[in-house]
Amino acid sequence: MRGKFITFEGGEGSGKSTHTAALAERLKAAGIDCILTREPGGSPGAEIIRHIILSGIAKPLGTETETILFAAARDDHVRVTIEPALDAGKWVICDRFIDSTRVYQGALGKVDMKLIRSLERVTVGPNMPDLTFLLDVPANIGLARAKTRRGTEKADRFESEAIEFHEDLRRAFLVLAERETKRIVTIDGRAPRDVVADRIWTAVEERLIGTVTPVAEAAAP
Ligand code: Z5A
Repeated sequence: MRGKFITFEGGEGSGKSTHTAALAERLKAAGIDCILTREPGGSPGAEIIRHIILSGIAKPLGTETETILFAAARDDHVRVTIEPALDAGKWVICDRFIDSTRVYQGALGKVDMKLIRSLERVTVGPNMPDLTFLLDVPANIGLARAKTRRGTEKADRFESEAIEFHEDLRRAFLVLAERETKRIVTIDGRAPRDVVADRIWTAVEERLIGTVTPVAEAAAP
């Protein structure tokens, strides 16, 4: 049976890395084989493109070019990492995916949604997420968390945008979630870590676990 595909979205410091890792642990404990991956990146080719985008050297080329670079990274990531894992029956948990492009490049970067949707069709094809978590936190909280975690490291291409950009980003993610309530579950990321993790797990159990037999159970005599 094909694996399930779960993505996490949200602004900077909203807790995506924390909760992708926590969910992977819980799935493994429940006997479900899964892999953890991220965008941009997640395959050797896509990690090279990640470095180019996040260093900011592609910014002068414009938002369309950045969008095409994200799509090139996604194409490699889907073909090399995501699709083979799903086909092998593994669950895939991904830190950011198509909704980040729709929001960062589409809603905020003003790139034509027709281009974004066309690139999505080519790169993602039938590998759409089964479930997406939007971790929602006010921009000032997310940025403060990201800054504390980063320490003395330089802010990347997107972290260095103004606070208004991050507030618009939050609103755009919420609009997207309202439009796709079947796929996207919004979680209040301000809650304590354990509470957020429990809410995520409850949604996964309700929406996905009931539909599969854990690997360990299936293998039992
Ligand atoms: N991007 C794009 O524009 N278009 C696209 O299509 C894609 C991406 C795919 C990737 O950055 C950048 O690429 C991203 C969008 C753009 N913009 N930026 N910057 P990234 O992968 O390097 O970074 P990120 O995705 O923004 O994630 P992040 O800043 O690393 O944050 P996070 O993963 O959401 O949060 P975290 O690391 O789990 O948590 C941050 C800190 O908060 C950490 O110290 C935690 O311990 C703490 N934390 C977590 N949860 C809690 C709670 N509940 N309470 C208190 N503290 C907490």
